[in-house]
Amino acid sequence: MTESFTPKNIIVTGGCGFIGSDFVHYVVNNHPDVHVTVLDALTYAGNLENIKPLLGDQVEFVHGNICDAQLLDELVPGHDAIVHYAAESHNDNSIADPEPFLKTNVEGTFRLIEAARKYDVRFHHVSTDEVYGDLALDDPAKFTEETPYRPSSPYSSTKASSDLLVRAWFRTYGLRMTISNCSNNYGPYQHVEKFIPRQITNIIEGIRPKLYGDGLNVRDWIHTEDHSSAVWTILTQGRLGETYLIGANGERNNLTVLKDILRVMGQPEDAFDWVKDRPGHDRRYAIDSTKLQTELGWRPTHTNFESGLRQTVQWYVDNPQWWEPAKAATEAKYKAQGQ
Ligand code: NAD
Ligand code: TDX
Repeated sequence: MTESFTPKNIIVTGGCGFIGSDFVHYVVNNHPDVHVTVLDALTYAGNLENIKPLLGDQVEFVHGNICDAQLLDELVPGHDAIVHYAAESHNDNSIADPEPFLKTNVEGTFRLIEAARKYDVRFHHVSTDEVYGDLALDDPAKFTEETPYRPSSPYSSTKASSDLLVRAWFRTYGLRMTISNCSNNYGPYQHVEKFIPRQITNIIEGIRPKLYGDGLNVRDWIHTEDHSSAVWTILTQGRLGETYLIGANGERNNLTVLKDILRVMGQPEDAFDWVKDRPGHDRRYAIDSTKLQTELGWRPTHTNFESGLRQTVQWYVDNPQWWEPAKAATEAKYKAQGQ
């Protein structure tokens, strides 16, 4: 039996980032009666441009930090749900400097669930499949909601920590919560530090793409718009206290994805550099989303990776003003790391 929840006035943390801003667009496009307050600190990864055209009666922006308990005391009352996307999200950054990950991902989530408990607000926690560690390439298994936690990186261990806090707040305090763990997202508005946009923008700028290790690590790609529809489905129909895995059967190794990008952009398929591997690099992620599909009836709509990739490439070609300001510093950071 699923329960139905009709939100009217939600807070979206991290709503100026890649995935959070897509969710804000999703709500505006599909649920014009729902008011959205975006709470975002505008770190290097946040960009107000992502939601600027939406600001007005339906969408309000608050510039602030999720670790700021006093701000949460002012902001949370009167809202009926918090959808929590804000995080430090990049594995390579977490290896170079873990501290901001502890602060935002662990303490920030703690502050939010304390506020949600105090003001009796429903809480949806957006998390990642990386909390489950990795799978071998020849293992037929996929992650399910029952897979034990085994995070590998500073990033994924802070996300795992935040998931456990949310679960404990359900059991101990009865926090009205749900959790989703999603696989790798792709699509427009993703920061140029991440694999797919880094390679696309490298090619546009005449820099050779960079592939880590042997290139055979597998990621399970899902279009951001499918992630957003899944989060809405779980927020409104999910059972309290439950975890749902989100994925769209998009397993591909990095070498294959890079060759797809090179082909779509008219480059020879060997026009890239092999670079130093990521320490502790997870080998393979794969999601079994049966629970979400059978219990809540969710289905992905972007089931053709190549056409999603073409749309994504075109977006970066058309929007250099969006990504160029971050590109040089991002590449300088990678170069210093030998990547
Ligand atoms: P992102 O790095 O693009 O955006 C993060 C956003 O959070 C930015 O707007 C940033 O300004 C904001 N933020 C960071 N610290 C903050 C703080 N202390 N207070 C307020 N705002 C803060 O991240 P993303 O890729 O959009 O990921 C969003 C969420 O989805 C994260 O929780 C991530 O763990 C999860 N997730 C991401 C993926 C993926 O493939 N990118 C997959 C599964 C789950
Ligand atoms: O230049 C690169 N070359 C390369 O081979 C970069 C940036 C990455 N890679 C590899 C590493 C990974 O195997 O590509 C794969 C994808 O890398 P990222 O885009 O950094 O993603 P990943 O580490 O898999 O994590 C992502 O998915 C899960 C998000 O960044 C996380 O926030 C999410 O939780």
